[in-house]
Amino acid sequence: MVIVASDNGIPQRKNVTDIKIKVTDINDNAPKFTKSSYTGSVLVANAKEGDKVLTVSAQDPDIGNNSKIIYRFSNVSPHLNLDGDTGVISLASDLSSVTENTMINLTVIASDHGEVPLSSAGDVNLNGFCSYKDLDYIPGYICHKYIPLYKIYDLFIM
Ligand SMILES: [Ca+2]
Ligand SMILES: [Ca+2]
Repeated sequence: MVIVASDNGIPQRKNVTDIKIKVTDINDNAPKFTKSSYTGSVLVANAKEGDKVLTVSAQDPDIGNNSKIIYRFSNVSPHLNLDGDTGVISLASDLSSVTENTMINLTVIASDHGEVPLSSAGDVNLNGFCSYKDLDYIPGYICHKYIPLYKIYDLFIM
């Protein structure tokens, strides 16, 4: 910002000075998730490690580090990875250990990089479906990605 000071003399004299204003932000906002809960689903039989499941996202109206967000799970899951910078949640395994329909509920914490960081929590629900649609009518069939379909039929035909 430039300030000009002048007098009313003749000739008019004036002086120019430069003022720097530093804007400082107080970290007075916690990150806020765009949704209160996020839900995704995977078909276990087709699951591959690294498959993207869903993306969580939070916003923070502060400035600079006070608005920079990092994501983490409140507790670790053997099935899911969370990218702390992007909020992308992906499969940590091919789910071969999952043998029946599974529901995973996790909490994601979003924290800013303020000197005193502020955080908030969001829920993530993942439904792992073992079923093939056309096999849904078979009660109690074994769900495992390494059992080919015809073997599942064999189990019930015998
Ligand atoms: Ca602020
Ligand atoms: Ca903040």
